[in-house]
Amino acid sequence: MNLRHLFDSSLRGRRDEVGLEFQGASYTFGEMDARSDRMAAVLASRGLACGDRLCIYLSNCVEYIDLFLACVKMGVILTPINILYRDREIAHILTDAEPKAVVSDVPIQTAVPVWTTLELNAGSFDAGLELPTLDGDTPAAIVYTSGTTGTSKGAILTHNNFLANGVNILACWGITAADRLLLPLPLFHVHGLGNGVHAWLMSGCRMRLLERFEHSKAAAEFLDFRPTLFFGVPAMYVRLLETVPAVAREIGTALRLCVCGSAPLPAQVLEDFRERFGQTILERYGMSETLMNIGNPLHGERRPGTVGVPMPGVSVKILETGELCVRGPNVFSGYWRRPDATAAAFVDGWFRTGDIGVRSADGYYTLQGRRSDLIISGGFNIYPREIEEFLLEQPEVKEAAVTGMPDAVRGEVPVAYVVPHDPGFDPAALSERCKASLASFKTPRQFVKVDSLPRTALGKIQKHLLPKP
Ligand code: MLC
Repeated sequence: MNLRHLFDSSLRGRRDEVGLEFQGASYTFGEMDARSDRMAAVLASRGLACGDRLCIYLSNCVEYIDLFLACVKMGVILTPINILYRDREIAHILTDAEPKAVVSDVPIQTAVPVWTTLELNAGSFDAGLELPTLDGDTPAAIVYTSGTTGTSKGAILTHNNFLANGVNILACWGITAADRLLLPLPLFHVHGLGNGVHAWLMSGCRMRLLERFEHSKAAAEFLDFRPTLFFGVPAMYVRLLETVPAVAREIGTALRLCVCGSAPLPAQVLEDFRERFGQTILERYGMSETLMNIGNPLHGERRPGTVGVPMPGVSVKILETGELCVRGPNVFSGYWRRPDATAAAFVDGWFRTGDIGVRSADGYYTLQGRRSDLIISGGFNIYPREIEEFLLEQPEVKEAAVTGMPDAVRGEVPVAYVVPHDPGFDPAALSERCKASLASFKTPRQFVKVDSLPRTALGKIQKHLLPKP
């Protein structure tokens, strides 16, 4: 089976029902099926075929879904690029993935053909497109994850990975056609794509997709759409706590389930949200490489501070170092063209998550930290090494170290410690260059000038000894 077989239960089985709402317009499942057939035919006319990569550099929009479905039908590998990425970050993905083309509505500096949604919508095509027969091991997407080595690696997710994950979340979270899903998550990450879009298409529920989460408008979207189901990152729940109490209660009466992941949810936020909205957030744990691994139960105890119990079919073990390893039909097949990185990511067939955790006697897992010094800001992963490498390329920087500092909304934000060549160093100028070259969430919020970096005898930087900013 491939993804199309399960999506067809909605695309064909619920043809005349409204499936999607976006920016005031609504679309039936039948319309989405026809739109994606047409998109597939346009892409095929432009030479795209099974196994090719198609990069997408777009904010959430209906065409994003048309493109995803067209790729699913054709066996083309969807390769999303974070819309917050700048030229240098985009260039890396385009070089690594070697796509046939990139779809973008803003100009990109690249030799790869850039197609806009406007031209694809208006594009001509040959009638009678023959779709290939795909099995479940066909790659469906390559999702780039920030790499410990500084450049990001592409995790290859197959139809089976998405199918296993989709079936699991439908079963575990009781998602049915009667649900109404409000989705503000970006479609370029697996939280929005693997959970949001798959939960919607596999259940046949109605989804309202937002271009992005805007906290000043969030409560109004909830009141207007009255979702039963919401998927978000902790930063979104923190923002929602700003909602006027009477409005929060009103929103809570329509809601059935709020799921949270991609970054640790502070137990206090869970408590405050329960008090204001009358909903106990269900926290779960996933990764780009594995989709969902562990989750709190729908009906059993949702234990604050824990990520719950392993999803169906997912095995979890803890190494002596405390690192969690997982195995199951959800786990990716490897990194794109990186056999070395793939080999390093697995031990005896178990995927090393890099997360340190413990299991309680009754099977609940609690995450305690990371093996690496990963920073998670608003649900976006940041590897300090990537920012440090950029800083070291700057003429005024002699040495640099980047760490995370606590932030009330985003969980953490990056801060840079810089040993400058010249005492007259200008942090503002350096910050401007970071903003121009790095995604906004990676730009250090502060630049702290230091005379030297604390190092071990072997020369390794001891980040825990850096002064607090
Ligand atoms: C954020 N920004 C965006 C944006 N999201 N810009 C364009 N499109 C988007 N979708 C930019 C803003 O311009 C701003 O830039 C900065 O990010 C913060 O925006 P904000 O309005 O102040 O938002 P804030 O209240 O801080 O909330 C940020 C957020 C965002 C929660 C909306 O962080 C977000 O969408 N996070 C989701 C990340 C995600 O989906 N992760 C899943 C990974 S998958 P500036 O320049 O002003 O700072 C994974 C596996 C798993 O981890 O388990 O799920």
